[in-house]
Amino acid sequence: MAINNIVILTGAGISAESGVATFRGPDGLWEGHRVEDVATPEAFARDPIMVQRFYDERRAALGTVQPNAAHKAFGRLDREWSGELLLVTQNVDDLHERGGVDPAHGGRLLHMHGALKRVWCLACDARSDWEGPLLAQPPCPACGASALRPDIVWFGEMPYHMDRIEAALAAADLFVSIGTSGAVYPAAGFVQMARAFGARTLELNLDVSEGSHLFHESRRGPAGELVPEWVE
Ligand code: BJW
Repeated sequence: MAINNIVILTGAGISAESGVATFRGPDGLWEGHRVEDVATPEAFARDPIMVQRFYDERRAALGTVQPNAAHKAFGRLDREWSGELLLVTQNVDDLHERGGVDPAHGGRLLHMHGALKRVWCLACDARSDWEGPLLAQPPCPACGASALRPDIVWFGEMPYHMDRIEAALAAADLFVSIGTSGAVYPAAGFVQMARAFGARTLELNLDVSEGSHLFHESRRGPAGELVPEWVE
């Protein structure tokens, strides 16, 4: 079958070789906390300082990491692929953008779990770009209130762009999943949705994931090797 329409899903594993910690690996804990205990609206209500600190540290750490060969391979794919392409990332880092995927290029890059460099004002609902720490409760650039939270999708909240993602999965000829454990929904269900609509499905992951058995083909190895090989 000729491939014209590709949907790619990426997770923390694609940024691991850049030095960004994954969530469920051996280094997956932050100061002894599981992500499930920090990344929730309840945790933010209970202990906003701890949650802001978690995201402030990760936002600051973005300045110390660089896109790796996998991010750059997707930058090339974005420039050279003339068919339909949607890159959906669960990651909140900006390494796909810095690896050369143009967010303005037909809207081919979607951050379904939000972005570290974005904030959401709970007073006026505005979303804004953001660089520095949030812990000091700086004012919202739009309304001036001190009610900013990271623009991150926490457990129990609706991931972003679901209508667009589901439409793309329904039209996909090929669905490729890279560096994700398949532990978190709805992203973990994309493979079944794509398959149900007739797409070929491929997984590129370091380890066997919770969803490996759901793919037509599953390749094992580091994303920095597997992704450039697949893109070429
Ligand atoms: C490499 C590598 C290398 C390493 N090369 N590979 C019970 C059953 C089913 C669902 C639920 C349930 N109870 C609750 C739910 C729903 C819940 C959920 O899924 N919970 C699970 C824990 C069970 N989901 C939600 O609440 C979501 N919202 C929702 O469902 O809304 C309702 C809805 C209804 C209908 C339609 C749509 C929605 C929201 C989920 C929000 C997730 N947020 C987080 C944190 C925020 C971002 C942040 O702080 O950074 O997002 S959690 C965290 O996990 C983060 C990630 O994006 C996400 C996925 O993790 P990922 O990327 O897979 O990382 P890891 O570490 O798990 O895996 C890394 C993989 O890479 C491993 O496999 C390694 O082997 C591999 N690897 N090095 C290649 N070099």
